[in-house]
Amino acid sequence: MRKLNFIVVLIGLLLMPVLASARSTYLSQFNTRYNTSATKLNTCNLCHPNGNTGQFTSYGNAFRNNARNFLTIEPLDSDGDGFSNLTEINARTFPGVATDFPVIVPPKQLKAPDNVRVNP
Ligand SMILES: [Ca+2]
Repeated sequence: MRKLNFIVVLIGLLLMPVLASARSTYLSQFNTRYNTSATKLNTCNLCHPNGNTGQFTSYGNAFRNNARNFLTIEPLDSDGDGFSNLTEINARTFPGVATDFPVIVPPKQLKAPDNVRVNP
């Protein structure tokens, strides 16, 4: 039994670089397409919750279920937070994390200079 466990672990270790390489290829493609290599989106967390490569975020699932085509999933709101994936990517928020979304800043109200009187 120990020998079998050893073999399973050994095979897993041998395959790990191949799997990691495939995943990092997708992340590299993402970064190239959206110019995100210097942003917080340059992480496995983009498609994997907490970097757990055995699981997928809603964005990761959308990517997988749409032939790994970034353009196809841009208009989707994968995490259901009210913003499209493309809007989130452009705002540098995670398109697969509903608690991370673009912040809308209301325009500042103009204030009249002190020497100007404003009629109500
Ligand atoms: Ca989000």
